[in-house]
Amino acid sequence: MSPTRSIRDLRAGVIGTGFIGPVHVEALRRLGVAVTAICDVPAQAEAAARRLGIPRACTDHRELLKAGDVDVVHIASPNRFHCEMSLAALAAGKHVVCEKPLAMTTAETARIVAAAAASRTVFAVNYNVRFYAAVLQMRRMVEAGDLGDIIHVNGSYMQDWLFKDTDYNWRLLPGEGGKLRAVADIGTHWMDLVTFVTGTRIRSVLADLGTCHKTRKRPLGEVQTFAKSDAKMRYATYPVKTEDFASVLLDFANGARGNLGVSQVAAGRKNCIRVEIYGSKKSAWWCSEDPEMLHLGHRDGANETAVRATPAFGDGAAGLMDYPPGHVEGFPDTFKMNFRAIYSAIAAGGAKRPLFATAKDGHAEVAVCEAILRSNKARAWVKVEK
Ligand code: SOE
Repeated sequence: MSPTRSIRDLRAGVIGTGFIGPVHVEALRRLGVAVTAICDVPAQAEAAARRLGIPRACTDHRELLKAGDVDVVHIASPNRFHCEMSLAALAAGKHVVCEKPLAMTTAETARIVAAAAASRTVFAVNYNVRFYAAVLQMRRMVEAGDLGDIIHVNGSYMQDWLFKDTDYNWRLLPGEGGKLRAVADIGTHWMDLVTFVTGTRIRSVLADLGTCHKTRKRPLGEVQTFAKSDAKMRYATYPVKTEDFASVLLDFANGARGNLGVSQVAAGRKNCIRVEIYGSKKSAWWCSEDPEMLHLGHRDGANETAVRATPAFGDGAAGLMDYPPGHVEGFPDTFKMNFRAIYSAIAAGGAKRPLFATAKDGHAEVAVCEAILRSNKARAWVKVEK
């Protein structure tokens, strides 16, 4: 009998050493997965490998893809590279975990979906917000009919790291990040979360996009996501073509309605995703700034607050929580749990109904982004094209 493959037998290579690549590395190590290679531009790769204690530094993703000791490739590079790197990784027979949004356009994401379907490997998109315990529990409740029919969904994703006109990151450049910025970067997290919890896709949208800084100042030199600005920095002015904030009305395939607010210029909101799901029996709401608490709302009885990992919370996140109640599981833990689900699927030779986001889910989010762009331009409701 051959021994069962464990996730600890799998080895990872991570492309991208900015803000999120090292988050992947840390989560993988917490799971006991060895990170054998890292890849970035020459100015970053060696230093990152030393800092993170990774044996091999590559300066070209094709070099990393040739490595025999890399089973799973994590793509945490700027969005414009996602398509090329995903296709190359699949062609090399690797399992892939790609950062969101999956790619720049649906023309690209459709190619990835086709290549992933034709491959024998697992392809996942890193919509990590699915793996907050409260999100998994809300999903379980909707599935069990506890909330009744979903009437409408309300929420937002708010950040302030691009509040000042001197705040800079590659995401501000359409050539690097795509034509949508705040919506593609964080709005898609919210839309994926709601689709995941309610089990229904977004069918049409009415969107209004806004840019408060029509021009911004770019520091001379590279700056990472969430990096602090420096008083001595020198800047060059450039025009801004992407949105700082957005309001989107949503119509879901099951007839539910929703509204989403997104902003990267919301002073004081560091990284706040909030969702409220209103059903015909009761409501459920949750916010990432208080991740341990799942709120349930009743028309007549008293509202309830269930604390994660207590019996009142339910077992929707069973097997995807490691700490007892009161020992907060938050952002880094969602990466760990997402990767646990992905690597378990790889070790098992696939998953029938994965909890993690697939290439098809990543494609669906980019299709909604394109509809949002069209709606904002037309100032009208538009259908999401599949
Ligand atoms: C920047 O907005 C960012 O790093 C996103 O790209 C991530 O997806 C989100 O988790 C945190 O903020």
